[in-house]
Amino acid sequence: MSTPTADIGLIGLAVMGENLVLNMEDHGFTVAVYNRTTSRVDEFLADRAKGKKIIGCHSIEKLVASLKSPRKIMIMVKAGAAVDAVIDQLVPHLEKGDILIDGGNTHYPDTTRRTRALKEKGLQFIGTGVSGGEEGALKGPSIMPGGDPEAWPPVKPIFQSIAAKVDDGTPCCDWVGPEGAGHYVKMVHNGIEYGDMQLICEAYHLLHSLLGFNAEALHEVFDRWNSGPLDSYLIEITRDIFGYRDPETGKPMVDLILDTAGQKGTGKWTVVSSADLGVPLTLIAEAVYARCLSALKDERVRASKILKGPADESFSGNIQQFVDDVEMALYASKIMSYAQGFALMNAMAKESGWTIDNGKVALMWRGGCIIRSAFLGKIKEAFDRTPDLDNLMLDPYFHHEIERAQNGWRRVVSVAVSRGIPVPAMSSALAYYDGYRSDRLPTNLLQAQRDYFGAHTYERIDRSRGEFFHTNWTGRGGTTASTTYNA
Ligand code: NBP
Repeated sequence: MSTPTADIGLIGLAVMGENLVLNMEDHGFTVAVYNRTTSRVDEFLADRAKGKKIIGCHSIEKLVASLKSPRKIMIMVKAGAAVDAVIDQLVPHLEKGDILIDGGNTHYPDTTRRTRALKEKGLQFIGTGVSGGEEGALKGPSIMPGGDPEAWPPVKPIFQSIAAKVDDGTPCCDWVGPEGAGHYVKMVHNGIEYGDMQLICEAYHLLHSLLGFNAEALHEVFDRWNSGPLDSYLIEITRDIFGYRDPETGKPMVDLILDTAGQKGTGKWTVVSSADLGVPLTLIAEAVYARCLSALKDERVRASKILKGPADESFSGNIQQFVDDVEMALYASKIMSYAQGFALMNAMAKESGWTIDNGKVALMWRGGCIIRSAFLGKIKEAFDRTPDLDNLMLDPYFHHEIERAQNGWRRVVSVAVSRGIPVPAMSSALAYYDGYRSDRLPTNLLQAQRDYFGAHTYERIDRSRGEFFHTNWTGRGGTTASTTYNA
């Protein structure tokens, strides 16, 4: 058998796999590739991979034999059972110290399970988030690796060279943490992506339905917003979407698209994790539910003929002022969303014993990925100032920015409510802000209610924390209190 020459192997030649292979090859690495349907290997070799240092393999054995030791094999197949199937096929052919990398959108507990199981077999495992879609995979994605730390040094040079770079050349890829930490951070990234997209859609709804802005006017607004604090990939592509006309009808494409959204589950996973950890993630939750509500298209059409909104649905203010207010509402809500997302990662790190460096995460998201933005540079600076910041809102820069944006934000939410335009993300973000900044919430009453019907006990403002009381509210109940616990 000839001497192995490939630096890395990749299994799964679909959109992401093919583009990552070309990116690796472009950075000087020799890549061996395999796909379950082997005709795809041949097609790739005959087309985009032609003449490149890419070795096509028709079997797992051939792929493994092509790799230099320790072997590094990246799996880019559909997340879930397919990843386990590929790992099971690979394991009998591997040697101690070989490294497997799952780059799909895997649910983080699966990565924790695989890291542990492969460690027992003497193999090293990395579960990594890869964001940026097709173009990012080819030109520089954001890469968020976690898993077995011993696997990172041999993989690092490859990943950091193919990743996106920020202005000073720093790669948008660094070690996130053990077990499922990389996939957890990618999951939160996707949740934040849901939130950003929902906020943009709410801004569009207000400008389009309330002010009557057409696609051309919206294109101009988003172009302007892209040079302010909202400067980001998602604002940029939204601007371009408004500028795109259907070649068949000549109409703006956006006006022809049916208003029902799909989802693949990463947003939902983020919200489930927030509920498990008891961390408010209201904006992302609303973004997930907004997609669910949008999917009830037929029901909504029927309801629109029955259920009435406010008598006056028109706008009667200063249009330019309102457009500026919507920009501020989007901006302030976005700060809330990231504040919630980073608070969630703090809680998960504490719960699982992982160390997640928020500043590094902000830097990884700064370029290459779907939520990339100038704003993430500011978040990085905030965590550089205070690495253990409890909540982004408490950083002086962001606290000042919220103050600057809040009047416009409040005006937008009140106009939306009074005119019957749903803004679930913007309004829940505002409720979170007002809740977070309240030194006293009405939860004293809630505790009284719980104690009244279930003897769940309460603490008192005039006694030490941790001392629990029960009242016999009706004179009929006993004095026995329920166990105090936090579910
Ligand atoms: P897909 O998610 O569409 O998966 C297709 C690939 O999985 C093909 O190579 C297919 O082989 C292989 N595969 C399947 Br399906 N079942 C298999 C099995 N049991 N054994 C072996 N191979 C199997 O590809 P993708 O869109 O490139 O995404 C790859 C991963 O990256 C996914 O986890 C995805 O969520 C994630 N991701 C995608 C994007 C994106 O923009 N598309 C962005 C970021 C992350 P076949 O050719 O034989 O059917």
